[in-house]
Amino acid sequence: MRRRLGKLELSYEYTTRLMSFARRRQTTQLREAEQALRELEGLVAEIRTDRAKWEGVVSTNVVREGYYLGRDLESFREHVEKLRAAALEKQSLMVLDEGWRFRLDPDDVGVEREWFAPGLDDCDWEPIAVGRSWEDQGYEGYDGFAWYRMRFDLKPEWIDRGAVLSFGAVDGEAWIYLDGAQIAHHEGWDTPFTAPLSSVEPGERVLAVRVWDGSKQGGIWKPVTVAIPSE
Ligand SMILES: [Ca+2]
Repeated sequence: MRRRLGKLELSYEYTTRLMSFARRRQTTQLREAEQALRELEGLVAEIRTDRAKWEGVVSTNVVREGYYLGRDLESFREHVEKLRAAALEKQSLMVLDEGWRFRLDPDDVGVEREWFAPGLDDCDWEPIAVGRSWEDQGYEGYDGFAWYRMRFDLKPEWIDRGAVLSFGAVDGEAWIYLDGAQIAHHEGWDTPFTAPLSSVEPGERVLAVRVWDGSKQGGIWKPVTVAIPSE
């Protein structure tokens, strides 16, 4: 009897959490959507891992990839991704998409040789585009360290407005240097991140990015912008 009551309570909890998600699934507010996504991810993860608890309340089919809640989770993740991209776009002051140069670093000597240094002569480095993997640009099958460099004019009003460098995603780990100083480090091949500009003087600055990638595609595969952070 008590067990059945427990399951009934759990059914009620399940319905409540589902409705709470359903109310927000169409939202265009980024923060609300991110909150709803975290809650849905939590629910799906719980049902996937704690079978004993959810037995008799929801079937595993509900959270399988491509089915019911599993499918909702995937499409909602895409929705949140689009909202994130739109928020960045709206606040983007400049897209850093020109003048990038690239060099492979298979022996990991770049840090020791200071490939981040603003005065380094990089004219023999290869031109490359960001927003696409290096595999797509002639470096098929390369896994390991590689470096990107570019110059841009950092305007004083950007610093006054609290602008940051915004990276859509770097596959897989990135170290960001501006004018020779490391200003950020990020792990996670598909997540956006920012690097602060507050400690940097305006003027022409050299941006260098050391990337490590261990498998499949690699590099700065999403855009880099100067942007006003949303938080
Ligand atoms: Ca990769």
